[in-house]
Amino acid sequence: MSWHILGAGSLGGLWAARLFRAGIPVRLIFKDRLRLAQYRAAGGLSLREGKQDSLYPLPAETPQETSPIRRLLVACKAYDAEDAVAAVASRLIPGAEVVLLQNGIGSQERVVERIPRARCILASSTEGAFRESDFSIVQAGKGHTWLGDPAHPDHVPEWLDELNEADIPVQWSIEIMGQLWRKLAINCAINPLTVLHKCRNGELNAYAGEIKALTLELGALLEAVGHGNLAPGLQEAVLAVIDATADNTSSMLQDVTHGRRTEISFLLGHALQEAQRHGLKLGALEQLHRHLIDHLETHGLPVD
Ligand code: NAD
Ligand code: KPL
Repeated sequence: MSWHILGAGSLGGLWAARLFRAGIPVRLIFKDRLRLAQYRAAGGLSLREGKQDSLYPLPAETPQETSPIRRLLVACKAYDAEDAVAAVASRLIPGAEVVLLQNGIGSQERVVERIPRARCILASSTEGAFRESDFSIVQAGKGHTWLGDPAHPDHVPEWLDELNEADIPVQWSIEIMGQLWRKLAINCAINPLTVLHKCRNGELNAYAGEIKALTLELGALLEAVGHGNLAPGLQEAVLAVIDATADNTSSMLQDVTHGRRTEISFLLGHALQEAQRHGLKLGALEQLHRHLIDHLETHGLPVD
C-alpha cells in the first residue's frame, strides 16, 4: 500500500525519506510540473540527520497524475492545505486515509469538508525539521507525533506500527483535539512573544508577567471550548516548554526572519475567533494579536 506525500517540505520530506528507506512504497506530489522538474534535477530529497547526509531518490508526480490514492500525508502549511488537497481530491478512493500534519486549528476542518468520503486523521507533532534549500532537509530535533481521529477515536489504523518501525515515532491519541488545543495554547503563549521580542524561546523567562496574563486567558479559553482539564498547570507547561526549548528559535520567528508567511490565523487568529464565539473577552491575547499584526505589516508579510 503506497503513501503519497503532499507537501514534500521539511516535515513531509522527513516522513517521506524515512518511509522510503524502510522499504515502504511512497510517492511525492509536487504542486506543478516546474517544481517536479526542479526536484528531478536535484536527484532526490537530501536529508541531514546529525552529521549524516543522505540522498533519497523518491518517485514523484504532480496532482494531475490519475493513479488512485489510498494513504495521503498532507504536510503543507496550514494556509495551503485546503487548496493542495482539492487538487488531488478526485484521486482519493472512498475510505482513503488522509493524515493532516498542520499545526494550529482551523485548516483541518476545511480539508475534512473538501473530502467527506475520506477518513481524516489529525496530527500534532513535536518533531523538528527545516529546509536548508529546496529538497534539502535537516532534522533539527527529535520528537514524536500524536495521531487521532475525532470522528472514530478508537479506530487505530493498521499502519501505526509500520510507521514506528520506519523510525517515525507516532502514538495514537483518543483525545487528538485536546492535544491540538494544548499545543495551540502553548504556541500562542510563546511564538508571538518571540517574534515581538526577537528572541530565542529561553529568553522569554524575562517576560514572566506577560506569560502569566496570557496563560490565564488561554486557560479560560480551554475551559470554554471543552478542554478545561488542560487549563490547570498551563502556565507551568508553557514555562517547561520554554526551558526545554530554550535554545530554539520558534517556528514563527523563523518564518518572520526568512520573510515567510506565518500560521498566525491558525494559532492566535483561531484562539480569538473561538473566544468571540463563546463570548469571552481576552484583552491580553487581543493586544498580542494586534501587536503581531502591526509587526507583520511593518515587515511586509501577510497578516492572515
Ligand atoms: P514547509 O514549508 O517546509 O513545507 C511545506 C511544503 O508544502 C513546501 O515544500 C511547499 O512547496 C509545499 N506545498 C505548498 N502548497 C502545495 C501544493 N498545493 N501542492 C504540493 N505541495 C505544496 O513546511 P513544514 O515546516 O514542513 O510545515 C508543514 C506543517 O507542519 C505546518 O503546519 C507546520 O506548522 C507543521 N509542523 C512543522 C514542524 C517542523 O519542524 N517543520 C514541526 C511541527 C509541525
Ligand atoms: O512548537 C514550537 C514552535 O516553535 O512552533 C515550540 C514548542 C514553541 C518550540 O519552538
